[in-house]
Amino acid sequence: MNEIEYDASTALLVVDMQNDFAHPDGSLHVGGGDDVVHAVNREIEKAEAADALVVYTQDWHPPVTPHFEKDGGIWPVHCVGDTWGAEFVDGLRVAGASVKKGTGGEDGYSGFTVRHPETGHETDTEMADLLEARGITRVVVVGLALDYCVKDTAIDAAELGLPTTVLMEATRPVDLRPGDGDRATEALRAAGVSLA
Ligand code: VGL
Repeated sequence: MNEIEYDASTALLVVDMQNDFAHPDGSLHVGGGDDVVHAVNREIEKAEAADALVVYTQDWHPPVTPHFEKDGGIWPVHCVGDTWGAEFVDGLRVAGASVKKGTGGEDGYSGFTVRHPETGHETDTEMADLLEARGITRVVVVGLALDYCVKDTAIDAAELGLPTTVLMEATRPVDLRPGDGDRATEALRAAGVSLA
């Protein structure tokens, strides 16, 4: 067990716990991502019991986007909206709203902002408004993948001035390049995010 405690002004952000990342048959399967489901579910149960806010994110790409390698990007096709790969992974406890990101063909690494891969233009998602409407003052981030969406979501939360913690037992790196996970933990620390 970890030491994280939840209350009504805490938000648990459950990042991209989708088949393509978390299921062994997923197109961008993160090693150990399926193990993360149990750790994430435990946090969701703790959050629910404490009346904390639980918000999910889902990568939700169109079939053609410069985010994908076949269209000029770096990733295999993954999390195409309304396909199996974009659905929440089997067994995930779902107890709140989901913010879908990348729907307009952007890179959707952070739950707070999406970024056009060619122009670099950033657009806010509804996440910050959701947290503000509930008076959230503290954020816990879990899910996939540590070195992309978890990292960018946690750093954006910290930049909004919210004390932010990433729970390491409930995340894994995709490690596209060896060492990406380690670099992500350094970047999180440098941004003032706590690692638990
Ligand atoms: C992610 C790679 C590509 C993530 C999303 O959810 O961390 N990783 N797209």
